[in-house]
Amino acid sequence: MKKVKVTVISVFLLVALVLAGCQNQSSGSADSFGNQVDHKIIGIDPGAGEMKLTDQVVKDYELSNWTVQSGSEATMTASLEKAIKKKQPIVVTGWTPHWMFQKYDLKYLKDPKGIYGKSEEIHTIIHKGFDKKDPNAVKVLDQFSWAPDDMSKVMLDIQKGTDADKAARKWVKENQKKVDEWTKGAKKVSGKKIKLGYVAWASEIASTNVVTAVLEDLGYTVTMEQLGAGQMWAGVAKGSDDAIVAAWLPTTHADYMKQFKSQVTDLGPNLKGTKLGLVVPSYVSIDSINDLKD
Ligand code: PBE
Repeated sequence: MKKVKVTVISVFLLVALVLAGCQNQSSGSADSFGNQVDHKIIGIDPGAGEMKLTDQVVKDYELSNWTVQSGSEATMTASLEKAIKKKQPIVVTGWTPHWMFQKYDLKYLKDPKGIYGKSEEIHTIIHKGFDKKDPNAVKVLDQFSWAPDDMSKVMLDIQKGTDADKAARKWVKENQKKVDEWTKGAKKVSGKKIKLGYVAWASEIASTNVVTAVLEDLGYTVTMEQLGAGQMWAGVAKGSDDAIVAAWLPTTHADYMKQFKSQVTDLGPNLKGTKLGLVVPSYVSIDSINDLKD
């Protein structure tokens, strides 16, 4: 009788051990990077092109037990700050130019499959026909072009607490030569209205405020309309907004561009050399998206 009991207990233990072993195998070793971060990628707003690309990353790199947590740029940077303070592992959707690379020591995970695309550009897009309606404003929008370093300066200022409008005006004042190139050949107007759509991403807050300041100096009355990414594209397509300086192409906003192509005119890049991808603090040991697999 006693022997039977012992055997039953042993079999039970064995089954339990095997089950525990299986579980370990399906979600990786206890200290795998995935387990350390709960198999969560900290994302941003659901309409962002980067979120779509990150879903593609999960598929193509076979990260089936991972989830991409949506939120906003603010919740993402807050999570990042919290993790860095405690020197904990974390993986977020990030992009450049962004002040977070100036504030923290970070690295991009290698993307050997190239899902996030190569170096990108930010384009200026107008509602189709706006060039006929206001060629003077379109001249300025078309000539608007700056570098990642310029944008970073404005972004960092805003991040440190300066009002977006003030930070933009300060940059304009300190970079009058560049601004003169943008306004070359444009005439002063008196209170003419123009509406710019944008998303509240740090990069877009910086660029849209700078363009707004320049247009206001020419005499325009500018309305900045803050929207979600999909709304911003729909807005410039249907003409409820005249222009955007926030189209990330050719990869990030490829779907939006495809959808609204016939209703907009692309004035080309206003900034070259952006990048996006999965970002981790430099102190974590993984280097590639491939390393996210347990
Ligand atoms: N971003 C910043 C945007 C474009 C600008 C990378 C968050 C996006 O993913 O759509």
